Amino acid sequence: MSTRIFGSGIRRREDPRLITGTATYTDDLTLPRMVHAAMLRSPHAHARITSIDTSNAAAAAGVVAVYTHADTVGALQPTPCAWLLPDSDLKVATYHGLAKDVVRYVGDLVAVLVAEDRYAAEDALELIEVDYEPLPAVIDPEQAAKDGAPQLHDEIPRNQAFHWTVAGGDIDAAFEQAEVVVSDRIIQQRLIPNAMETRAALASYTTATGELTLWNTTQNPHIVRFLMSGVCGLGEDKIRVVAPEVGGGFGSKLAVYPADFVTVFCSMRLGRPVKWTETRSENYQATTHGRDHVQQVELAAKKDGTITGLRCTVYAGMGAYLSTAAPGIPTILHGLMLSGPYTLPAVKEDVYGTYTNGTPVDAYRGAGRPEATFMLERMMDLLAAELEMDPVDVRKKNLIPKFDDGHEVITTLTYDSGDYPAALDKVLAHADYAGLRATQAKGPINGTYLGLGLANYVEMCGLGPSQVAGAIGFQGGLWESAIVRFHPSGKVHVFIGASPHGQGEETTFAQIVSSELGVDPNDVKVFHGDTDMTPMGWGTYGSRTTAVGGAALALTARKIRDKAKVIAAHLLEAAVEDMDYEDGKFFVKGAPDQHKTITDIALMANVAWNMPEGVEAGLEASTFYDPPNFTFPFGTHLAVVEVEAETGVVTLTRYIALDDCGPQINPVIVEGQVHGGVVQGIGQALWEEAVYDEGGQLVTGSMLDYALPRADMLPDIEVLSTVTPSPHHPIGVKGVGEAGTIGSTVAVYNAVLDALRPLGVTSIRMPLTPERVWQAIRQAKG
Ligand code: MCN
Repeated sequence: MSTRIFGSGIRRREDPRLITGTATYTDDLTLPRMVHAAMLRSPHAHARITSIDTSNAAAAAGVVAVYTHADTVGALQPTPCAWLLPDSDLKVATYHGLAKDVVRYVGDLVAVLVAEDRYAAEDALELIEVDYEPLPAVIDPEQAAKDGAPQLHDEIPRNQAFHWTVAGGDIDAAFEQAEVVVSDRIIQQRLIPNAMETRAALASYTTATGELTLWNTTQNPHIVRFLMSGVCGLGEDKIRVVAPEVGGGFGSKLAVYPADFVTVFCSMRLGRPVKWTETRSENYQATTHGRDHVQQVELAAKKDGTITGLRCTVYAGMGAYLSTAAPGIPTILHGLMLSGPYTLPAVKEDVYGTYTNGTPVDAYRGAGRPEATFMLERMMDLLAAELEMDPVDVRKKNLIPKFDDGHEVITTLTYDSGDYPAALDKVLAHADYAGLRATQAKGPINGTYLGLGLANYVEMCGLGPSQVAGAIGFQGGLWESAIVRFHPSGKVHVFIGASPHGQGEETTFAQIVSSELGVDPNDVKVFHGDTDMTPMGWGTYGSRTTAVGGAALALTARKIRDKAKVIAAHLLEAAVEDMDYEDGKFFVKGAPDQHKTITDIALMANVAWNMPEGVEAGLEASTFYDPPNFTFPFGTHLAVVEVEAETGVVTLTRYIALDDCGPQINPVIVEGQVHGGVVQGIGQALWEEAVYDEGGQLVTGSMLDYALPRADMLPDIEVLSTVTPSPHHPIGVKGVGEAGTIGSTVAVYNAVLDALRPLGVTSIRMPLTPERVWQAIRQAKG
């Protein structure tokens, strides 16, 4: 394979249209006869609907229709949950498109109104009269599990959606024989994903043909089509789902949503195109949130720092209903990662998924893995403090040594490859860790304390294989597909089943084809996000697009190369075995001057004037690739902070991120992905939280109240890497889309707590706002 294009930081071809405002998002689309939907959402966290009167609204100027639950009976099936976790006593509450009788979170859909324009729709929405009888609400996932807590669903006692466990080794013996035990109670607060584009749907149903086209802000149009067919009762063959430009998702556009189904329902009823675009307030209330764990964690170890066991109980808030992938996140994606990059002889985790009166929770960048890494890495620092060891030494004592073809951990996963000690050492050397510790040892300067926070992580991504998906209850496959098509002039079209929405695969996938076949990357166009145009695929999430879809593409390009070699041999009157290939040129071994380029062959294959006997015309191939295992990227992050004891203000002065995602197709894109991921992780540590009041009202209901990170709050992120190829991936790559998020929250948290160690502070609830830090210092002082 050529290394010229692979590994080169060429500019993202997506960017010109994105930064010049010429990209087309769902809300930009307009169709003839199009009408607009607005959604009436519950203002209560929990209430019984005693009556709904839509008559005034229906009579208002410009209003075309108003629908409530009763109208949808028989036409709209409940919103499905697609991760049916086995061995967990999973109880899926019915999630109606429009609420029936009871609303269970602020933002729950109550009615939809369709009008000739958006303004008329929003105005008339206020004329729908709903009488509610408020009910007690519960937001905290642990409280929700207690006897006497408000009950969300009659048929689901103690609000328990599931109870899942992971166990390995003799955990009781580990704790009975422990020389030292450290523990903590950690709150992984709820987060709001905040994609730049809110969600939107434009549904166009043609009554005469029974066909539906849905433009949708989704990370997985094929999954939407599949589930839409069940919910709306249309054949999959009659549905086309298009994800036009999608302005980020960060996991939140993985789920399928009631509002999308309801928009389709309206279009089917009216026989007209219906557009719905979420407002930012709706987005905060009704697009899925992330995290929301209460974690009780204990670590057993020997006095020399060797870990002997990890035991934890987690209450994971699910919100009012189980969103599409929600049950798998605090379990499979979290519990199975508890060994991290360490040798852990015993582990036991109980995860209780509980229904609460919050917005449904689902994937949010990292999805389960940051929460697992946090527990482990926090315990590492607490253990180091207890044993008066340096946090680096405790980690080194337990790190799995370098391996390059499989390593099984106690949670039953087999990591593909890793060199965790090398990652740690590189970060320590780059940062001058010893120097920083020496500075710290001199003590605070003017009441400002220096703190260093480390996080080693390994994550599972490249979600697949499908056999595993079946075993863990994921109601879909996890393979990916690609088609490569050469046109007569040598230009190439690539069609992929995955659906990037900001990650840059239009660029990197062209680089893969270019590297494999020697064509100019500018001659390769990558199509995605349209179920009528692209082959089936399971979507972009879990940092799987390159690990799975990229593999499908590389293998497809190799099929093309094999066919091209046969044609070249025929044209050069040589035997196929005598042919060689390099950088897009096919030649007889030893005679590189006499060659055929891939462009020559594309022309011949397409005109087919002189083809070898038995070889079909055309130069096109496809692959459905089901990986043999996940890929396991890893890394080490180090945060350096200064904490002002008088005010509690935390300043992040340095951030070093080393992420190993195998060979990098495009280092500039990788760096961008790491930057984005790191900032999301830092946001959780320091600023972000979805806050509900006791009655279940979302207090942080707008961007004014929800503290998103801004560039001026951040230092330059120092991005490093090591390169450890995945042994089972055709081009060795692992995912990187979430990598930055996995370790960054706990790295920053550890740094702040490291700074506060001399003051006796050992635990603070995130986010580490000045007020919380200041309070913790005061309390520690007594
Ligand atoms: N890449 C590379 N070399 C590698 C690995 C990856 O050059 N060794 C490139 C890829 O080809 C791709 C990018 O890095 O251009 C990210 O690829 P990958 O790790 O395959 O991740 P996905 O494309 O599957 O993206 C999903 C991931 C997730 S799960 C979240 S959440 C997230 C993220 O990507 N959401 C994002 N990054 C995001 N970036 C943007 N702009 N917007 C989002 O919503």
